[in-house]
Amino acid sequence: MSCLKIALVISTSDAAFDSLAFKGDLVKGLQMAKRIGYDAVEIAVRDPKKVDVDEIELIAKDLQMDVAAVGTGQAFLAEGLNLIDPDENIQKRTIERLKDHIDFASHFSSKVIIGFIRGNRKHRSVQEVSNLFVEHMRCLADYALPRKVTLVIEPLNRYEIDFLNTLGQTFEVVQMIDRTNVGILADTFHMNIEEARIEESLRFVASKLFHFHVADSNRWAPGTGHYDFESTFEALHKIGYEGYISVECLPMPNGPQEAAKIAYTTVKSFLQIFERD
Ligand SMILES: [Mn+2]
Repeated sequence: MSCLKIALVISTSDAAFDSLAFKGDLVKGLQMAKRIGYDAVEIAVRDPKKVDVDEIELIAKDLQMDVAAVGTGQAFLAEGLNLIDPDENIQKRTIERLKDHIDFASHFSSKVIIGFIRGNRKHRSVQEVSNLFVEHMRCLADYALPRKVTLVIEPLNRYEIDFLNTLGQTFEVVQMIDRTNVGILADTFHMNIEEARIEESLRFVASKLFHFHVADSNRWAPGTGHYDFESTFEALHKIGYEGYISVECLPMPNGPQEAAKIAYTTVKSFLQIFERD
């Protein structure tokens, strides 16, 4: 394992609705991540047209921080946008919004996360929604390719969504999409709930594993629960994973700064075990 880079998901609060507050949160988050030692950040953007990407680019450059990935879930949670909605009009609006996210991400050659934004199955067959999802994802992947943007689909646990809960299900859909710039984002919190054998699942999707989220079993900072990070990082090492390790946890314990510090120290210490050989 060459030196893997560590990223921090920085929260910009609901304030993504208000570009001024968004910017304030973003600057504070970037500075905090930098101070602790992180190489990059991940940011959630509800509507890229409402934020000044050139300014964000300047701020990140100034701090020498990469933007590893762009989150899109707020567009689902706040506006209901999703790719498989029974209403075709919503599907179209979601594609347009995700193209904006891709344009935004192109400034940083970063990844765009397809999590909540894919939508819920809502009693339709897996095959029906898969076909719809595959069609829209191909269109987005072809738009993203010349812009050097990669799309990563994140399996989420059953209590949050009813379509694509496991790495295996997601791998199957990624194979159907069949585009070089579409892969998988695995998250330890979700895997801990959904995967029968985490290391085996990681090996199974190795060729398409492009991004990685870490939180402990309680979704707090890595190091504060009982998730077996050593075993997972060993599996990542063995499959030759070269993407980011991105910390996405609740601001626990003791607030965002303390959580970010504990997470960084924990991740770094596990990575060092495998970077030695
Ligand atoms: Mn995640």
